[in-house]
Amino acid sequence: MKKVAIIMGSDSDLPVVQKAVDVLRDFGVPFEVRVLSAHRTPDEAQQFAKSARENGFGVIIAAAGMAAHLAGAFAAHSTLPVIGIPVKSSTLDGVDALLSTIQMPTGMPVATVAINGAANAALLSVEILSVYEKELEEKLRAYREAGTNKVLEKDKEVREKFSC
Ligand code: RP5
Repeated sequence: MKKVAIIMGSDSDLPVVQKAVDVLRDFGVPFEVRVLSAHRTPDEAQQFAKSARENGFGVIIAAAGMAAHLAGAFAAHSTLPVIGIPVKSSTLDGVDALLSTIQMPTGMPVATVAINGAANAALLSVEILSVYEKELEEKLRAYREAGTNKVLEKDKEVREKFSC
């Protein structure tokens, strides 16, 4: 199976990124976690992106806050799908990172999830890999079913609580 690269711009992003790690572990998807910065370690980030495909990665997740150029930098140097996580790490509450990550020019797509949306970034990467991995498709179906059952259970509880 292809690996998922989880890159964060700073180790201060780790509490957010941890949710992506948890999801990939639950799905049994192999991954590597790195701290690479578009601004502070641009050469290392570029090198990682350029060799990611030949190093067995299928998807790159890039999490960064503030003037978040990490996902865009990876998209510039790799034709692998890149998922951007805008991290809330400044006085602008993550809106700065959201706009920096999502507003990519034509030809350089970045699939941007919600601010701090690390779990969805991991789920999207599982969905991408599931195109060629049948077992992941089955796990995704089970995950969705569990989510549905949880809501139905809550609905039942609420209806019972407020029934006259
Ligand atoms: C970004 O700047 C990082 O992704 C982080 O969210 C933010 C602050 O980084 P630190 O100053 O905490 O290292 O590059």
